[in-house]
Amino acid sequence: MDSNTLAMIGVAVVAIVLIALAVWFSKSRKRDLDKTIAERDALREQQSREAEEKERKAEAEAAAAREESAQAEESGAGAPVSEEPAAEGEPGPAEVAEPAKALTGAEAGETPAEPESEPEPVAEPEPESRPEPAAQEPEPAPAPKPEPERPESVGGRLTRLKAKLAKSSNPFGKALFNILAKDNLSETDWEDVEDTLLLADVGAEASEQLVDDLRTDARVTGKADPAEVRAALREKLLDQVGRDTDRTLNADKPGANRPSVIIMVGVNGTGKTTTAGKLARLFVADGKKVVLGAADTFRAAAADQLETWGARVDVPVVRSDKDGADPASVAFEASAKAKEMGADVLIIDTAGRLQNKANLMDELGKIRRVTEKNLPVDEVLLVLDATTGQNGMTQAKVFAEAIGITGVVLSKLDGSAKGGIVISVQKELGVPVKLVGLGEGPDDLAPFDPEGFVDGILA
Ligand SMILES: Nc1nc2c(ncn2[C@@H]2O[C@H](COP(=O)(O)OP(=O)(O)OP(=O)(O)O)[C@@H](O)[C@H]2O)c(=O)[nH]1
Ligand SMILES: [Mg+2]
Repeated sequence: MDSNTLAMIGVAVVAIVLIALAVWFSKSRKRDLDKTIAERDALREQQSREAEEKERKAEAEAAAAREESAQAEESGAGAPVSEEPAAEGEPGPAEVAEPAKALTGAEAGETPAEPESEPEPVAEPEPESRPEPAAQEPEPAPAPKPEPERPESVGGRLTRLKAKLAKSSNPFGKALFNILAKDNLSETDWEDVEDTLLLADVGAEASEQLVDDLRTDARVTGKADPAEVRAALREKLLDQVGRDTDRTLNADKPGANRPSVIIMVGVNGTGKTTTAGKLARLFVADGKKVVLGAADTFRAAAADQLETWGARVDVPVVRSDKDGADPASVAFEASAKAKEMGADVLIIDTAGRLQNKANLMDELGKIRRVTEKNLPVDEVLLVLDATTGQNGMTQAKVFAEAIGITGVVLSKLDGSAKGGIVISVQKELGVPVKLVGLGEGPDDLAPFDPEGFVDGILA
């Protein structure tokens, strides 16, 4: 063999050895790998077996616990009572929440489409969203209910308001007292009496007639004794005021319509809304069911003002949500509501308006006509501010023509010595003064009492 052959054999041997080594190495690696995998799988299996066992154990323990509690419930019903509501407390609010939603849904669902589409979404958000509002709702709900005030009874307020009127300073009465305190009345004194009556807004015609009558009486009796003149003046004033005039509100008359409708009218700021609120209290004190209609849509604050009055005595107020809505449509809705509720009285407040604004005066006629589609209007009360004196007369005439007036409320008599307008307004319009406003207090409204009024003037 030559050297080349030997070298080739050597290389081949080395290559074979190397291949053999490589094969062995790879096989031993594979074995190790398989072993590791097998070990890992075994470990996993063991872990899962342990987990299963744990679960089984837990289940068994839970089952045992359930059995135990069931046995405890069966054996002792008294003890767990305090726990039961706690356990049932959670589903409780959910149950309460559902009917609450159903109620509001029913209330809100005025259109037929809504109730059908509601049930599905209602079921989904139940668990989380409902218990919360249910827990919050009961808190505000009871707050407004215990509030309704008890308005003063008619008898009680009459005594109080008479005393109030007597206390108020009355320059008219004082002037008369000074004149009539004289022994013999001169021509000038008689003129002063007439002037005083004029200043008290008794009106020119009525004042002249009163003084003429008194002078005639004095001439007939041959003397002008101040005490007698005073007594005679009282009688004559009572005649002028109308001692026997029927001043009952139409709503209070036997056989009155049910609901009986009252519309409040007058120029700006005379006290219409305040009187509507006070009047509602007067009826509530009398046990009547009242509804207020806010037909002053000129500004939202007017309806808010009326709502405040209503809320104090739990009287519902029908109003429009938007400013400038048609007041006649509010009157229509209010009369429909009062009818539907079976109310005893509906009081409709209107916006103040100047008697020389023809379109606004026409609006009053419309309010009346539209209301009458539902209910007859029994009363239109003109609210006159006693402090405006004879100017009120011009107003009264125009209002009477526009809507018809069945009675007058003389407001703010507490701040005026000019109550004499009672005489002229009744004479001119042929309608009685039915109520007087004697302050800003909620119950400072009283039926007009001629004797109290005349005594107040002469005090
Ligand atoms: N002193 C006194 N104030 C009164 C009387 N009646 C009403 N007022 C006051 O007069 C003001 C006007 O009263 P409102 O009831 O708002 O008058 P209104 O006629 O509704 O006014 P408008 O709606 O704006 O035309 C308020 O400050 C009342 O408190 C009263 O008899 N005596
Ligand atoms: Mg008003």
